[in-house]
Amino acid sequence: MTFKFETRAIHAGQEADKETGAVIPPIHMSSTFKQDGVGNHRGFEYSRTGNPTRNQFEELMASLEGGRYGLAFASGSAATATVQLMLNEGDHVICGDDVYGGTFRFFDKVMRRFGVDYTFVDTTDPVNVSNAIQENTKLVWLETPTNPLLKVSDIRAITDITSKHGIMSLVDNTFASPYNQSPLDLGASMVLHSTTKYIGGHSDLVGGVVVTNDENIHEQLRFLQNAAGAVPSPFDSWLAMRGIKTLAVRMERHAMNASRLIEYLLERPEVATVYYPFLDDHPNSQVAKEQMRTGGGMISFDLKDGKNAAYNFLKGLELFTLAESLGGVESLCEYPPDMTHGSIPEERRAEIGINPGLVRLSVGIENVDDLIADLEKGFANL
Ligand code: P1T
Repeated sequence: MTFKFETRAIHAGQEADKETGAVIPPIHMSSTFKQDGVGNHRGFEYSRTGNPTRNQFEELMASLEGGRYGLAFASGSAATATVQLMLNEGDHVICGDDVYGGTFRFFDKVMRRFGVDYTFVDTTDPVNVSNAIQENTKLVWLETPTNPLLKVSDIRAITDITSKHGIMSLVDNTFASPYNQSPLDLGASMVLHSTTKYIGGHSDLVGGVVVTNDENIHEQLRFLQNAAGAVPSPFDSWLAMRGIKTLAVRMERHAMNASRLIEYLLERPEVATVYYPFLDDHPNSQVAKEQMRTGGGMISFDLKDGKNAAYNFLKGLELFTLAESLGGVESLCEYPPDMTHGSIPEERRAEIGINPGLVRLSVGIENVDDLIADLEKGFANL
């Protein structure tokens, strides 16, 4: 489709149902499909292998990321794991040092057992990626902006390096969403989402997706999607499509609300540092502004008085719900050191700057004055 993003979000992959004219395509809950003769089917055999509703969702995600091929998975983690199945014993991966705790855990605790080696580097400086390349490096794994410190890496600079060396690159675009950032246009060979987050947008599904322009990568991943079988249900695929229709307007409001909350947080004497990609004193704000449309809806900040202050602050909040996850219409808050990033050893957290006073906010699309009033309650509880 040549339409612009907002239009594709509503229409790509979702024509009216051919049989009934239903404007919203029906959900194909069938696990299997009738064959007219052995091997003579109408494009679908078995829903792990392919399902019409999942196909629509995959086509939609490919369209939003400007890619040719989309593949959907049962969770962001399932998408991450399936990509790793492309690797062999003895292969090497370079990964950003600040990534979702579960991603780090899977690489460090699971994949290493199968003889795949990982080097974690600060990818905000592309030179660190260059320096970490080995003969057996097969993949560079980037998260930008990162979870939870909102670090930003220069996608174009890094994919220039990887393509020169014939190394695959993947950008986990979960925090930005395809509205804000298009990694494939910047040279990435794959883009991944936890669709649990902004894509679904309503905290009512768990899912993942990988989009690529590379036919060879797609064929490998499609084989593995079927062989490993971590696919989403037709219902979750449909829910994600329903959520995506409002992605563009949601993302605008998330960013508007976030920038108001940042203004407020910067004035608070209890706050040591605010992390947000578009803040002028963010070390990579220039790159962020070049490769992202808005700074997004995620904010992290350090409270000067550490863990106790963070616990008390979170306890004082009423509208911000204390919960893992992000990207929904409702505002969430969490404490990364003991929640989303608890699987990262304490010394490592200290090294990369996940401090004891760190609080992460997923700014929802509620009225921003109510959100600020809620933060006041948090500070009043310190
Ligand atoms: O939760 P799941 O759908 O399996 O997605 C994993 C994942 C992958 N990539 C990023 C950047 C993520 O943030 C996540 C999941 N993150 C959370 C649950 C969280 O609260 O940070």
